[in-house]
Amino acid sequence: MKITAAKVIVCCPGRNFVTLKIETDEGLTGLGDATLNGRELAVASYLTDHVVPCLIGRDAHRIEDTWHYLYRGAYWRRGPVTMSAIAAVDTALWDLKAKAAGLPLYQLLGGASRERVLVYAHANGRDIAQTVDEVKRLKSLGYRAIRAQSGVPGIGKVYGVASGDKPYEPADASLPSEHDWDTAKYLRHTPRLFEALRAELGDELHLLHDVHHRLTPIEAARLCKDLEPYRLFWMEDAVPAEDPAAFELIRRHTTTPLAVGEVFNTIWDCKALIERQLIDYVRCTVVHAGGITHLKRIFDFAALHQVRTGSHGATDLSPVCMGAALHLDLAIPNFGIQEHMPHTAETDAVFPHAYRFEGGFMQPGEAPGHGVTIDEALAARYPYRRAYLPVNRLQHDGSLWHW
Ligand code: CS2
Ligand code: MG
Repeated sequence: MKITAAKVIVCCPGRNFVTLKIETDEGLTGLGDATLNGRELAVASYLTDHVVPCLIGRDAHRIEDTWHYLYRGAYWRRGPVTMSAIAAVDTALWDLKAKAAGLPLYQLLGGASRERVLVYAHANGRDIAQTVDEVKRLKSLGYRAIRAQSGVPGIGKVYGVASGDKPYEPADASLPSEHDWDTAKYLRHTPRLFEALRAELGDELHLLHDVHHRLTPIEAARLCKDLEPYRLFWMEDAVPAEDPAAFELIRRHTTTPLAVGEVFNTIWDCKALIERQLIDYVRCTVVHAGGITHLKRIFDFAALHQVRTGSHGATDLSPVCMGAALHLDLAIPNFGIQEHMPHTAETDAVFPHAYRFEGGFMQPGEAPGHGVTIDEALAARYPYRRAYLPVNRLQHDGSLWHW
């Protein structure tokens, strides 16, 4: 099956997405997500200007060879732009291979290891009361695992908390908006949020929290210890992800499970964390970690060290990524949980898909391939709109902090 054409579709049905479409001489097409929130056009150009010319004429079935052709052949390896571009090609080729076999993708990944995929929802509120109400609402929809993020008294805009009634979207302006931060206020407030959640909802519901890279290791250790009575399912991105030694320090102080990895793009970013069991869940994704081929390698390595998966699934990862991720989630032995932020109706209309939500779980569906398509005519009606992720400054002196 020869690749005859490939094109990059950039669209903005409420938010930006970058999609690679590969066409073949057998009339089959494959799709891959290449969305990198806030830097979309860098990946679009990497694909259009540097990768697509090399794909024409290649055998679409040679997924592993193409992966290494693009990874080793680039010389400049790793990084979110390169690995998102490789991910898009890889995902589209797996989509094609499964379609050529007439099978849903999970059947090529070892078949189903489970009946359904456990997912977690995002609850957020401007204060504790509103967040508790939102957790209750999501629980009533069937979710068994819910991430809780609330506004913090004395801090203007906090990560993960939507403004007004709009769905939460971090890329909120055509130039980076400026958020403020105060660690002490956050550390005082967060245990109160989970104390209220456990008091209202009991012990059975899985509760998760995303620190979003903002603490130092000892601050993270302190927060994790403070939260031990509330038995979190995980504490995510407790510290910036670059230094495994930071996780070693946290590990020495607390039993709160740790999750990291949405910002990782190769196995080399997480190898030490996994083999030294410094984390409990690895959050790498199809779109940002080199596609299904490389992500399966990361997950198989994690399985050797009793680390489970918890893939990132925010709305800035397209339905193409979600579709592919669910097939992997269904098949791998060390699946943990899948993040599920439902896309808007606008986005779902551009990306018709076979996956579905059912009472706290998801199914990838039985369509051949990953089961996600794109309505190109509709996508064309939503042109790209530049949008940046915010920056974050410390309240007391205005210095730049982690967003
Ligand atoms: C967050 C993301 O979903 C999460 O866990 O960390 O919303 C993240 O902020 C965005 O994907 C960044 O684009
Ligand atoms: Mg996160």
